[in-house]
Amino acid sequence: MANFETVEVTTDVLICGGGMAACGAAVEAAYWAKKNNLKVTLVDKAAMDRSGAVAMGLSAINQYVDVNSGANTVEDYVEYVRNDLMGITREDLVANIARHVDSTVHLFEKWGLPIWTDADGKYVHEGRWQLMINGESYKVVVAEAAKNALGADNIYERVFITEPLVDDAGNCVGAVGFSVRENKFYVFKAKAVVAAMGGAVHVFKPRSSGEGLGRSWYPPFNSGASAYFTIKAGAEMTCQEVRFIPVRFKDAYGPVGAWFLLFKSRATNGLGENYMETRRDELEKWKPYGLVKPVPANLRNWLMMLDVMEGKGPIYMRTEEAIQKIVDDVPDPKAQKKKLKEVESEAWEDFLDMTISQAILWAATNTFPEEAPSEIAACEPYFIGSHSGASGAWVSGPEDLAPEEYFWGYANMTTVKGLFAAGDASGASSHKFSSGSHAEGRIAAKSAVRYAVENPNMGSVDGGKIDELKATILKPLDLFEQSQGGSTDPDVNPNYIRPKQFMFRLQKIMDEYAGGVSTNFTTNEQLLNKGLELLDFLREDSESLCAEGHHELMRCWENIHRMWQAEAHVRTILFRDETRWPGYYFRADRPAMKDDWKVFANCKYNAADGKWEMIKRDIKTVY
Ligand code: SFD
Ligand code: AMP
Repeated sequence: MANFETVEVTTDVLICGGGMAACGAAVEAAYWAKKNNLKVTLVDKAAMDRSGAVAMGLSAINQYVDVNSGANTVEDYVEYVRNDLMGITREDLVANIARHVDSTVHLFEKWGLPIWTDADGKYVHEGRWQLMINGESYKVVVAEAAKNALGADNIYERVFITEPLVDDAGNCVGAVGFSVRENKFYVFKAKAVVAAMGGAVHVFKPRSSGEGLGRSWYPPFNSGASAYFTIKAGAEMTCQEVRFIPVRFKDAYGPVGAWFLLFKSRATNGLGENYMETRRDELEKWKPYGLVKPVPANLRNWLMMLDVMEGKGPIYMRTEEAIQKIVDDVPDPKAQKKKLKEVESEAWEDFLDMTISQAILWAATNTFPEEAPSEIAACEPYFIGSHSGASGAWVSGPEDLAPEEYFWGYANMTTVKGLFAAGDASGASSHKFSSGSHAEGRIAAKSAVRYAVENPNMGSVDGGKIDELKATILKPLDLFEQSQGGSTDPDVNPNYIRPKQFMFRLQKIMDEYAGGVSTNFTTNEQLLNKGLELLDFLREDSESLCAEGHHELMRCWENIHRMWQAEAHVRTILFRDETRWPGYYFRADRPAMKDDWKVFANCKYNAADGKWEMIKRDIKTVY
C-alpha cells in the first residue's frame, strides 16, 4: 500500500473548509472556545487566503439587510427569499442569518474591506440588498481575521477532507483526509464537526470545452465535498433538486447583477425584443410567484430560455444603452464626459474584482461596453445553497424562531448529532451569499462549541475501520503503480480509469439525462431512470479510479464526491412530481406546478443497506 504516514489530530471542534462560512466559523468558535478552554481546528484543501468561491475576489456584498437604519426588516428579507424560491424555503433559517448578517458586514469593514460610500458617507447600494465593494482582496481580508483568531498551529492547509468519521451510535466524531503535497494521511477526532466545504461545480457538462475547460462561474475547486460528507455521515438532505443556473456574460461568466441593478440595463434578444416584456403573459402560469417583484431568478431565466429555444438568440446585455442613459441623465455636457469615464471604469472593475477572465475576453474581442452590447447566456447547473439555489443539509433552526418540527437542540446541526453545516453546505436558506455564509458559519460554530461543552465525551471509531478507510482512500495510487505497465499510453489502460475521463462520463450522463445545457435543461421520468442506471455503472467503475500522484488522488475523490451529489440530485428531481423552477430545470412530463408539492423534497442515504429514503417535509411559516 502507498506509504503514507498516519497523523492523528485530536480537537474539540473541527471546521472542514476554509471559505466564507468556515472563516466565520473560525472567528466565532475561537471566541467561545477560549471562554470554555476548548481547541478548534480548521482544515482546508487549499490555502485560506485564496480558497473557495471568493478566491478571485468579489465586487459586491449581496446580503446586507440594513436593519438598524430601518431601511428593511428581517421579515422583508424572508419574503424576498421565499418568493425567489417559489415558496420553498426555511423561513427560520433565512431569518436567523438575516438578523446577524449586518454585524458580519460591519466586521468586514473593520478588518479592512473597502465598501463604497457616497458623498454623505453612506454605503453605495447595487440593489436593495447589495453593497458595492472594492473586493479584489476580500478573501485575504476575511481569511486574515480567521487565521489570527485560530492561530497557525490549529490550521491545516492543503489537506483534502475525504470522509466523515461516524461512531457506532451514529454521531459524527471527526473526519479523515490526506495532504495534497506530502505522504500524510490525517485522522481528525472531534466532539463537534462543522461542514463548510462549499458547493459543487462540474457535476454537469460545462459550456466551456477544449481550451476553455475549467472556466466556470462558480469555482471548480468546489467539488461536492459538503454534500458527500453530510450524505455519507447519514444526514437528511434538502432541496437536492434546486440547482442554480445563473445567467452570466457568455463564455467568461462575468456576473450580471451590477448591470441589471446598478446600471439598470435591459437584456434583449437578437431581434432587439425585451423578453421580460414580450413574454410577460408566461408569468401568469407560475403565479403567485410569477407575479411578485422582483421576478424570481429562475423565471427570469425561463423567459430568456423561451426566446433561445424559439431561435431568437443571441441574447444581449445592452451595456451601451445603459451607459448612454446614465450619461444622458447628467445635465451638464462637461460633467457627462467625466460620468462616462466613471461608469466605464466601474464596469471594468466589476469584472476585474471577481471574474478577471471576462475583462480579458472584452479586451481580446475589442469590446467597448459603452459602444456595443455583450452576449449573456444561461450557465450549466451548479449546486450551491448560498446563492439562488438551495441544495444542502437539512439543519435545525434557532430555538427562538424555529417551529417545533424544525428544531432539534442546536442551531445548524444536521440530523446527525455533532455534525453542523453552513454556507453552501446547508440547504433551504438561499440568498446568503458571501456575507450570509460568513454569518451562518458564526451561528453554526457558536452552536457547535455549545454542543462540545454539553457533550464532553469524545466518541471513537474503531482503529480497524480507520485502516480500512485509509486503504480505500489511497487505493487509486496503488492501482496506478501496479497497472501502469499495462499499456503504452498512460491515459488508456484496461485496469484503470483516470479521474478526468471519469469526470467527463459523469458530466455526459448528467447533461443528457438530468437536464443539462445540451437538453435545454429539460428532462423526464424515463430519462432520469436511465440516468440512474448509468450512474450505477459509473459507481462500479469508481473502484478503478487511479492516481499518478497526490494531485490526481485529490481529483479522484473530488469526482467521487461529485458523483454522490449527482445521484442525490437525480433522485430528488424524480421524486418531486412537478415542475416548480422552470429556468432551473423543466420536467417535460410534469410541466406545471402543483399545490400538493408545496413541500420540501428531502432525502437520506442509509449506509447499512445502501438505500436512499425520499421524504416529504411540510413548509412551516414563521412570518
Ligand atoms: O454576484 C475543502 N458570490 C457572491 N457573493 C456575494 O456576496 N457577492 C458577490 O458579488 C457574489 N458573486 C459571486 C459569488 C461567487 C463567485 C464564484 C463569483 C461571483 C464569481 C457567492 C459567494 O462567494 C458564496 O456564496 C460564498 O463564498 C459561499 O461560502 P462557503 O463557505 O459555503 O463556500 P466557499 O467560500 O466556496 O468555501 C469553500 C471552502 O471549502 C474548501 N474545500 N476543504 C477541505 N476538504 C475538501 N474536500 C474541500 N472541498 C472544498 C475550499 O477550499 C474552500 O475553502 S455574484 O456573481 O453572485
Ligand atoms: P448576480 O450577479 O446575478 O449573482 O446577482 C447579484 C445579485 O443581484 C443577487 O442578489 C441577485 O439575486 C440580484 N439580481 C441579479 N439580477 C437581477 C434582476 N434582474 N432583478 C433583481 N435582482 C437581480
